[in-house]
Order: sequence, then structure tokens, then C-alpha cells
Amino acid sequence: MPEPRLTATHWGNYLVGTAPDGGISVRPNGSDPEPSPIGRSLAAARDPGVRIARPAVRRGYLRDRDRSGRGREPFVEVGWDEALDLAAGALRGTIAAHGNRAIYGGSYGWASAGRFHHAQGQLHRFLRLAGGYTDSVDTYSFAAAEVIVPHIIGLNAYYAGKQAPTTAEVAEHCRCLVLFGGAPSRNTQVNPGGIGAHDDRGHLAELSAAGVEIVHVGPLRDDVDAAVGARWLPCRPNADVPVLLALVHAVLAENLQDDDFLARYTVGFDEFARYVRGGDGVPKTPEWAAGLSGVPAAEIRALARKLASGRSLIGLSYAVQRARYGEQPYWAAWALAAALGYIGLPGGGVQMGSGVGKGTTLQRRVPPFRIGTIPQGPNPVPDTVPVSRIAELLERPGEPYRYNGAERVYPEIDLVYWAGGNPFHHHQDLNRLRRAWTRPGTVIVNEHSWTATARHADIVFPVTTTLEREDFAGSSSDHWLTPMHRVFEPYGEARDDHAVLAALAERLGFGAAFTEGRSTAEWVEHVWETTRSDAAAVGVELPAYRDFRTGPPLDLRPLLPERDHDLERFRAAPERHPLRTPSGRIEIYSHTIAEAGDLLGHPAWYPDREWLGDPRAERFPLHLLSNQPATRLHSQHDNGATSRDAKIAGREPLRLHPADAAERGLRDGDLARVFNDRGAFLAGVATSDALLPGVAQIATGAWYDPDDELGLERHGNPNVVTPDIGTSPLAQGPSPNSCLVQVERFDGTPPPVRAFEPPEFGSR
Ligand SMILES: Nc1nc2c(c(=O)[nH]1)N[C@H]1C(S)=C(S)[C@@H](COP(=O)(O)OP(=O)(O)OC[C@H]3O[C@@H](n4cnc5c(=O)[nH]c(N)nc54)[C@H](O)[C@@H]3O)O[C@H]1N2
Ligand SMILES: Nc1nc2c(c(=O)[nH]1)N[C@H]1C(S)=C(S)[C@@H](COP(=O)(O)OP(=O)(O)OC[C@H]3O[C@@H](n4cnc5c(=O)[nH]c(N)nc54)[C@H](O)[C@@H]3O)O[C@H]1N2
Ligand SMILES: [Mo]
Repeated sequence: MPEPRLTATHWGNYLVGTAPDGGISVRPNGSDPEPSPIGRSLAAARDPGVRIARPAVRRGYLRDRDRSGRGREPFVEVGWDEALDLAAGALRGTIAAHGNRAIYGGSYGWASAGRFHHAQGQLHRFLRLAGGYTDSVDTYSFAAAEVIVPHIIGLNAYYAGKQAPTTAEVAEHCRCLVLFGGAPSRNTQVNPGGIGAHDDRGHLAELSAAGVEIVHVGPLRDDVDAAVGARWLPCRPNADVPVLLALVHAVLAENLQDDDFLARYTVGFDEFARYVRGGDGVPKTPEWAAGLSGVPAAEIRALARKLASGRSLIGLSYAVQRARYGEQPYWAAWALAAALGYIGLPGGGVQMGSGVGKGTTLQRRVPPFRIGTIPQGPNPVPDTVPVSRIAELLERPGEPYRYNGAERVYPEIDLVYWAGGNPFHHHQDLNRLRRAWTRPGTVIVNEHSWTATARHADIVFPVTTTLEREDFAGSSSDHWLTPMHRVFEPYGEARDDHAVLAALAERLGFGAAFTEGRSTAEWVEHVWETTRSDAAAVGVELPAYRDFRTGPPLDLRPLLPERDHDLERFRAAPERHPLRTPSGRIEIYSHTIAEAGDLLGHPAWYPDREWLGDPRAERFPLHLLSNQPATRLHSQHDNGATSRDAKIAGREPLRLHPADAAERGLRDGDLARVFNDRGAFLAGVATSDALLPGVAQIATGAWYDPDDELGLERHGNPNVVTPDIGTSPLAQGPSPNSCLVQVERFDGTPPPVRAFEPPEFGSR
């Protein structure tokens, strides 16, 4: 039996091989002290129930280019040449009839680790050489912050998020860390691009052992591990802004603010303070916030005093901004931190993205060089669309919308090409997406598995997984580089994304420009060499390709310099290192945002949303949170053992407070129907007193499995009920966490889950 071979995933490095029983053996790589159990699911990487073996075309499309039967009709398996000719013809036809902007190639999604084979990179290079495409901007992860944070501190939100103080600095200098939305260790299992070692999951417990008081404001107690010993202030979902504003109110009421900091480093605090004190008729007192959030006024006052009494750090999960007006908790947190005056000091300020991958535990050591990818070149089409407006884009061609202060128009889309993402997992209000999805003339999808997105395509190209190709992994938010080896031959007739796109490029007349004459192996080496020379330019010596390829994962940490942080430089010398905001300072008031006219010019509370304080809660009395899954990466490997073992009666677990369950006659293990006006899904009930009463919780990522006859999603995909509405006209980010539902017992005969069976195949 061949030796297991090293490969890398977004959730860690593994040695993968053939087991004695002929199945797939998976073993964590030895240098990972706390490997993620998600790795076990790699054993299902060649599951014939889900893998796509041959190119397939939807029957109606093959017959007469019908659009209406997407996701409902059988597929016809065809040969590679026929599928490629069909796709090349569709691309050519769209470009000739409507121009390149009618191609939507945003193709959002995590795809797989591996620098060269990264699916979006490959697709974007291909479409750029084809004359361009309409692209997406921002992410489902962090869109509201991506747009608001540059207005506040003049820095890219991800870049600034990675400049969090180190564990040692927090332990030494910080007295109190308050976490809005917690920092669940389940989410630190994964990191975009890979994670060489899970060595940071105990960092919160280290902090509390060092005497840092950790306060957790949020709806789920277990968003902070019990071992941390955090103090939980249960808070209604989406009510963070009232609490943050009331903290500012309490600081001002007791004159605890740092006036020198505010005068020297910020603009517009006075305007904001007027609002907080009640300039609009409503003083944002702790009592006011208590009524909205459920956090007692006395707790808010005590927390304000605590935060002001010594160095403090305000942490926010990404999830708090994945909601209506999600820009505001981030802005309000910066305003509070400014009032406290610790921004730019070790262990103080704002931590954006607590508990998200390795983002805030990088300990100042990130690769100061670019890790190579396939070059994409410029996109000749200037149009972009905020990523989570996809359904609206397809529904409303030619109609105006607002984004970040500008008036824009949705282009008309005739062809959608997706590779490396699963919009029928990640998008909200999937019933709406499904209707909008019938609009374009052609949908092409590269996938290795029969995901809902592949099932909703016209032309499906089967692609390889990382286990079937050579590559290397690396991430700008990790300090490991890992060679990835091919373990298996391609499944069925699957080809690499690169090979699929090279064959299409050949048909469209730019094959040589796409491949530059390199073989896949030559490309991977080339991408390594560009990485190596970029590293050498900043004094980091990487090994020659052959040595790297045959060696173990490479730990860069000893080679990386400790970096200093932009806000520390700004604090030390604000005139010499001004922020890239209009004022050069932290903008507690932004004239740019005020003049755009969509929002007030300072952080504010906007109640207009689905939450427990909304009249809609009379009909739909539970706030549904759909957070990240502990047992997989989004929808990836939902068919694997780690994910499947956690299901209840084959459905995704829905957690309810025991009181909410009892009121509905529900017990552990029951099937429940979760619904609102947008849709309904089935889930398996698990009760837990870790939830605030009135809150229901289900992880995202159960493969979408619609039952058209029952009008029901069978498997537990929350995105059939989440709202598809922008955070605000500013960021137009996704708002899944502003969602009300009702839950009832499901007593009928449960329909079988079909998500892990292949779609229906037919003849022409
Ligand atoms: N309700 C709700 N919805 C959410 C969220 C939430 O919190 N709540 N979270 C949002 C967030 S933060 C995110 S980032 C998104 C994630 O959304 P996605 O990134 O779209 O989710 P994934 O399941 O990772 O999808 C990746 C897809 O790429 C495919 N793939 C893997 N490797 C390859 C490859 O080499 N080639 C090709 N062609 N395909 C490949 C996988 O099979 C999978 O279908 O979801 C968002 N949706
Ligand atoms: N295992 C695993 N880890 C992952 C991922 C995965 O798929 N699997 N996905 C990764 C990705 S792409 C991303 S973007 C990050 C996302 O990281 P986050 O967005 O931080 O993760 P979530 O799990 O969605 O949310 C964390 C918690 O926020 C709480 N929350 C929700 N709404 C509110 C609110 O309004 N107020 C407060 N105070 N709390 C609220 C919820 O209780 C939830 O459990 O995670 C990454 N980590
Ligand atoms: Mo994300």
C-alpha cells in the first residue's frame, strides 16, 4: 500500500492515503497540536453519492436552451468535447449579443486550499482574457465592516483586523476584554488558505488565567468556551448598538472619557455625544438600552466603569455585522474605544473579528510578502456588484441601487459562471434566489460534487479535489507553507479547473495566453518561485522548490519579523502618520457618510429590522441565528462523517431554549418545522440552556434539499428563511442574522433527505 501523502485544507494539514479496507485513511500531520475533527470527513472525498463523474447538461438546456427547468429537470451526461463546445458557444453568444458585462463571474466562495488551483483565481484569469465580466465586491463574511471601517480609521478592515494586540500584550496590559458575539473556538478550526497548526484555541483561557476580566455580550453562552470563565451578559440578537451607545452614555455621565485622546486623534465626537445624550429626543441611557437588549442597566453602568478604569479591549465577532445596519456596531465600538482612549496602546482598543480563524491571534507575525497565485490580470469590464445582491442583480437589470454613497445600475446578466462557491448554500432567501436564477440564459458550474448549485446549473463540469492534484498551501493570515501532494487519480472523468478553463480558452482562441505554455506542474513551480522571490525581496529566505516539495510543512514564524501596527504609529505621531480618512483622524462623525444621505454621519441605532423588538415578532416570535458550523466548513463535506454524525434524524440540529421547546411540545430528537413568510425547513431539535430564551440557533451549511410538492426544505438549510436584504445602502452586505421565525412540531411522515444522492439523469 502506498505511503499516506501530505495535503492541506482550510482546516489543517493531513496525511491521506488508502486504508487497509480500500477506503481513504486520514491522519493529522504531526506538527498540529490540536487537529480539527473536520479532517475526518476527507474520508468521504470520493463518495459516489455526491461526486460528479462526467460532464452533464440539463435536459431542457440541451434541447432548446430552456431556462425555466433549472434545478428541477434531469441531467444528460455528455462527453467532454460536447460540453466544452456548448459552453464555449454560450460564452461566445453572450459576448456577441450583450457584451462581456453580461457575464457574471463574481463566483464567490471558499473553494479549496492550494495557491495555483484556487478556483476563483483560475476563473477570473480566464474571464479577463475573454474580455472581462461583471465582478462582485466584498464578502458574505465581513461586508458591512469592509465598507464602514475605511470611513472610520482609513484602513482596510481585514488588514486592520489582523493588527490586533497579541495574547501576551493583552495579558500584560489589558484589564478587561469585552466580546460582542463571543469568540467561539469552533470557528478557529478554519483559516482561509490553510492553517498549519491549531495553536491558539486556548488563548482566551490564558488571558483569564493572567487576570484579564472577560465579559461576553451576546445571545449564546457557549460562544465563549466554558473553560474561559467569561462573565456572560445575555443580550438580544442585534441589540449590540444600544448597549454600545449606553456604555458611551455612562462613560460621559460620569465624565470618564479621555478628552485629550478625543481632541487629538478624533473628529466629530461632540456631534455623536449630542446624539447619545438625547439630541434626537431619546437619551441613550443604560435604562433605554436595557429595554431593548435585556442587559440590565446596572450591568451596563458597571461595565462602563470597568472599561474606563484601566486598559480595555472591545472585541466584535464578524457575526454582529452580518445583520441589518451591521455597519453600526463596528462604528459604535470604535466610538466607545475612542472615548476610552486606549486605541494604539498595547493590549487596548478594538479587536475586529474575535474568534474568527487566526485573524486576531497572529501575534504580529504574518508573511510580509505576497504568497503567489495564478496571475489574473486586469478586468476590462469595470462593473461590480456587492456580492450579496446577487438575486437582485438577476431580478432587476437596468435598475438603480445605492452602494457606499454612489448611485449604481445593475447590469443585465445573460451568463453566470461559478467555480469554487455554493450560492445555494451561502445566499439568503434561497426561494427568491431560485426564482431569480431562472433569468440568465446560461449557467455554467465547475464542481466536484452535486451541490445544490451544481444541480441548478445548465452545464456542469466535474472537477478534481485537492486530493487529486499537486499544489501548495499558504495564507496571509497563517505562518505555514505546506506542499500538497496528489493522493488519488481524478475521480471519474474529472479534470482540474485549470484544465477545463484551458480547454475553453483554446476554443475561444486564447489558449496560449491562458496557459502561457506551462504544464500544471510548471505552473505550481512558477507560483512557488514568485512567492520565493517576493519573500527574498523582504529578507525572508525560502527553500528551493525541490526541497520544499519533498519536505514537511514549513513553519515561517522564526523567519518573520514582528510587525508594528498602523494605529500605534498614528498614536505616536498623528501628524507624521495621519490616517487615510478625510480628516486624517478617527472619524466618529463622517461628512462623507452624512453627505451621501443614506445614514446619519455618526454611529446610531436603527430599529428597522427583523428582531425581537419588531412587531413581526408577534407572528414569528423566535430570533433565528444561523452561525458557522462546528462540524464542517460551510457546506463543504456536509456528506462527511464529522458533519453527518452530528445530525438529528438526518437533519441539521436546531437548538432551542428548553422553555421555548416545551411551549411548543418539542423534545430532544423531535423533528421541527421552522418557517416564516419566506419559506420553511425541517430540523432536528436539541434543547439547550446556553441560549437566551426567544433565540433559536442552527448552523449554516446543510445541503439545500427543496421538496417542491411539500413546499419545504427537507434537510435544515436556514437560508430558506433568512432575509435577502442589504445591511444598508452603505455596504449592501448580507443580513442573515436579522431573522424571525416560528417553530412547530412536524408530525407528518418525514420526507427522506435526498441531498447526498445524485440528481436524476435522463436521455436527451
Ligand atoms: N445564513 C447564513 N448564511 C451564510 C453565513 C451565515 O453565517 N449565515 N455565512 C456566510 C459566510 S461568512 C460565507 S464565507 C459563505 C460561505 O459560502 P461558500 O464559500 O460558497 O461555501 P462553501 O461551502 O465553502 O462552498 C465552496 C464550494 O466550493 C466547492 N469547491 C471546493 N474545492 C473546489 C475546487 O477546487 N474547484 C471547484 N470548482 N469547486 C470547489 C465546494 O464543493 C463547495 O461547494 O456563506 C455565507 N452564508
Ligand atoms: N468550523 C468552522 N469555522 C469557521 C467557519 C466554518 O464554516 N466552520 N467559517 C469561517 C468564516 S467564512 C467566517 S466569515 C467566520 C465567521 O465568524 P463569525 O461571524 O464570528 O461566526 P458565527 O459563528 O457566524 O457567529 C459567532 C456568534 O455570534 C453570535 N451572534 C449572532 N448575531 C449576533 C448579534 O446580533 N449580537 C451578538 N452579540 N452576537 C451575535 C452568534 O451567537 C454566533 O454564534 O468563521 C470562520 N470559521
Ligand atoms: Mo465567511
